[in-house]
This record gives sequence, C-alpha cells and structure tokens, in this order.
Amino acid sequence: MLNPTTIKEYAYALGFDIARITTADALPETERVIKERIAQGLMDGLPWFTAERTEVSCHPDALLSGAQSIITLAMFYLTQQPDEAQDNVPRGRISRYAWGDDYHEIIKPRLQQFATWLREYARGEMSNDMETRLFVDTGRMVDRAVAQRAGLGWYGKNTNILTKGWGSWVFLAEIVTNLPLQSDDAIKTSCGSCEICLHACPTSALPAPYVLDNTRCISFLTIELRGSIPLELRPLMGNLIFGCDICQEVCPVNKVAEKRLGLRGNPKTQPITLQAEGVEQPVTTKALPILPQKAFRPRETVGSNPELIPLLSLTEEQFRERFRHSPIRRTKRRGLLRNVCVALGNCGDQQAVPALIGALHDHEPLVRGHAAWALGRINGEQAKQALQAALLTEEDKEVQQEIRCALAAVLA
Ligand code: B12
Repeated sequence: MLNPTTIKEYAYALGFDIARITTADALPETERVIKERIAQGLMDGLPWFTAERTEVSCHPDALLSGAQSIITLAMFYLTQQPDEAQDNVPRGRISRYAWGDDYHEIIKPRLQQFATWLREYARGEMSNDMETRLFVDTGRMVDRAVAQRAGLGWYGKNTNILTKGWGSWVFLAEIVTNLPLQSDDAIKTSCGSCEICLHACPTSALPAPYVLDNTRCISFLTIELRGSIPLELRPLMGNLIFGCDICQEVCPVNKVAEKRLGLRGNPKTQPITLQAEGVEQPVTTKALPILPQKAFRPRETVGSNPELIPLLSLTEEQFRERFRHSPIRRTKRRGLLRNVCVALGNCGDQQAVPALIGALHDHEPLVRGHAAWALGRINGEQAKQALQAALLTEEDKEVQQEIRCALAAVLA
C-alpha cells in the first residue's frame, strides 16, 4: 500500500492546510438526511440540488467506477481584512471567502497537479490504471460529509465543518481515486451545548442544530437567488451584499482560530501561514516537484466593505472588469445591484436617494423593483415624488407592484 504520510506531505507542500483520507464507501446516512431536507423544502431555490443528484453524490463509485479512497483536503481562507474604512458613507459587507479570487480557480490547478503527481507516485503499485476525479464545491460530491468521515473536522451546528486550527474558515476539496489507501478515523469533537450560531442568524435560517433552511439563508438570497428577494426577509439582511458569515463569525471555535492567527486583538498583524497546534505540520519534500500556484489573497478592487452608492452606477462592462476573478461574478450585475439596493434601504441614509432614483430607471427590472423598495424604506419627499413619477412610465408588472408597495410605505 502507498504511504499515506507521503501523500499528505505532498498535499501540504501544494498549499493545502489539512489532508485526510477516507474510504470510498457509500454514505447512506448522508443520503437519507439530504433527501429528507429536500422533501421538507429546505433546499428549495436550488433546482439542481435534487434527490437524483444525491444518489450519485453519496455513492463515490457512481462518480468513479472502482473508487476505493477519497483524499479530503482543506485550505484556510482566514486572511487579514482589507482596511475597513471608517467614514460616513453607506457601505456593504462581502463575506470573507469572496475577498479574494474565486477559490475554484485557486484550488482546481492544485488538485490537477496533485493528481499528476499521484499517478507518478502510484506507478508500479497498481495493476490497472490509476484513476482520479477531482472535486471542489461544484461537483456532485458531499464535501462536508466526506471531510467529517475522514476526520478533517467535525460538523458545527451551523452545518459547516469546523477544523482544529482554522475553525470553519476553510474551503473543502477532494480527490476520489481507485487507489487503496489507509484511511483516517473521524474525530470525536462536537459543539457540545453551544448554540450561539443558531440564535445569531438574523433570518432564522438555522431552525435547529445541523439544519439549514436554504430559502432563508442570506448566502442563498444574495448569491444563488436569481429573482426578487422575499419582502419579509429584506429588512433582516442588513448591509450584506454577497454571502453571509454571521453564523461563522459568532462561533467560539472560529474566534479562537482568528486570535491564534493574529486576526483578532491586533488588526494590523499580518496573517501568518504557520500551522496551528494540534494540526499536522506541513513538510515540503524537496524531491516532490511543486509548480507555483496562485494564493488566496484579498483583492483591493473587491474589498470587504465597499461603498454602496457607486456600485449602483456600474455598467455591465465595469462589473465584469471589477469582479473578473471574483466569486461575485456569480450574481451577475443585476443580482449585485439588487443586493446593493436592499443594503441601502436598510442603511436608511438620505445620501442614497439620488442614486436609487437613478436605479429606478435601470435597464434591469430586478434592479428597478429593489430600488423602489429601498426608496420606500428610506422615505422622504424626494423619494415619494420619484416613485410616483416612475409609476406613470413603468411597464413591468412586477416592478409596478414593487413601486405601489413602496408608495404605500411612504404614504403610511
Ligand atoms: C448547496 C450549498 C450551499 C447552499 C445551501 C447550504 C446547505 N443547506 O447545505 C447555500 C448557498 C445557502 C450555501 C451557503 C454557504 N456555503 Co455552501 N455549499 C453548498 C454545497 C454545494 C452543497 C452542500 C450540501 O450538500 N447541502 C445539503 C445539506 C443537507 O448537507 P449538510 O449541510 O452537509 O447536512 C449535513 C448535516 O446536517 C449533517 N447532520 C444532520 N444531522 C446531524 C446531527 C449531528 C449530531 C451531526 C454531527 C451532523 C448532522 O448531516 C447532513 C448530511 O451530511 C457545498 C459544496 C459541496 N459540493 O458539498 C458548499 C459548501 C458547503 N459551502 C461552503 C461555504 C463556505 C458556504 C458559506 C459559508 C458561504 C458564505 N460565506 O456565504 C455559506 C454557509 C451557510 C451555512 N451555514 O451552511 C463550504 C463549506 C466549508 C466548510 N467549512 O464547511 C462548502 C463545502 C464549499 C467548499 N467546497 O468549500 N452553500
């Protein structure tokens, strides 16, 4: 059998922070739970997340014929926050994973390099060809369930995998292979009686431990939802414009990780890449070739709390340029501007009124509708007049309805 330590050393040398191995056995309990969640409507809004998908994702041999092992990997993204401006302009909040480049772009090339190396390393060990399949987030794989089984971390009550050293601030990835490898044991840690995350969620998207209601999760509402944000949830979203970290930020395990890495208590300390106590130390073996890879770093053009008003005047081209490598591309311009309108409505700042009046005439109905909502919430004579005028020319039925609701709020 191949030496699992050598495989893990290569993972660390490639820049992964945790590497563990589990079998490619099916995950019947995971399949049962996921199907139950789907049946309860808790995954509504994600049309691709079906029971049929689960029949593949929970059966690694359906992903790779003859699969025997899964190498589970984590890369932490607990970086220094780009300078948070203290001024009087309305600002939004972007979730931590989106401060830097899209993690799929950062992790995929490393997985490919890993697979190439593994093929070389396994040469002679296998009578048949060695096969691999690589996963990071988007594939039909249950990233968290296999990470838990491999002992990479444990399930937090907010449903994220918590790790020793980096808390839940890690991306997960896997290599499924037909190589037989010695597997690791799951770890016994749990959240104990702590339920801070459940109570912190502003939209009550965590109705019980280990249960997430996708339809209420701000991450879903700001990233995945293509249409209008439900009216009753908008006031609860604060200034979050892309993703949400609240259930992670309040987590005591995460706070310890942030402190350990110098990100709490002394905000000017540079983030460090040292491995935390209790976590396997990375060993860079010179004999193993490592190609340079792009690192996860916050990008200034994206920031973590951008000014909201200028975002409303982004053209399609400027949006593409500013968020070229960012996960924020996923919302498209119209999704981001929709979120910006909601955040501005929640800030309630009169400074935003002229820009929102401009957005009432955006070419996207989605943006016009949410701009109307924001104006209704900010209120004032200027907002009222603009809404009344827009109602005379607006042709889209849904937007007309948004304007009427906003006017009702203004006139109430
Ligand atoms: C769909 C999805 C979403 C959806 C839906 C979330 C959801 N309900 O799962 C939305 C868009 C909302 C979302 C949001 C986020 N996501 Co997401 N998402 C996924 C995706 C693609 C599938 C997740 C899935 O299978 N969900 C189905 C549910 C039912 O599975 P589950 O939550 O694991 O459920 C298990 C537990 O409930 C457990 N369980 C049940 N009962 C009990 C009882 C006990 C005692 C225990 C211990 C366990 C337990 O068993 C269930 C089945 O395994 C994965 C990538 C992947 N391919 O796996 C990323 C992934 C889960 N997301 C990730 C991230 C980073 C996020 C966000 C933090 C992004 C952000 N900042 O906005 C938020 C976090 C929200 C949250 N609290 O979970 C990371 C999580 C990394 C980590 N450390 O865990 C992943 C793994 C992507 C990656 N490769 O890094 N996500």
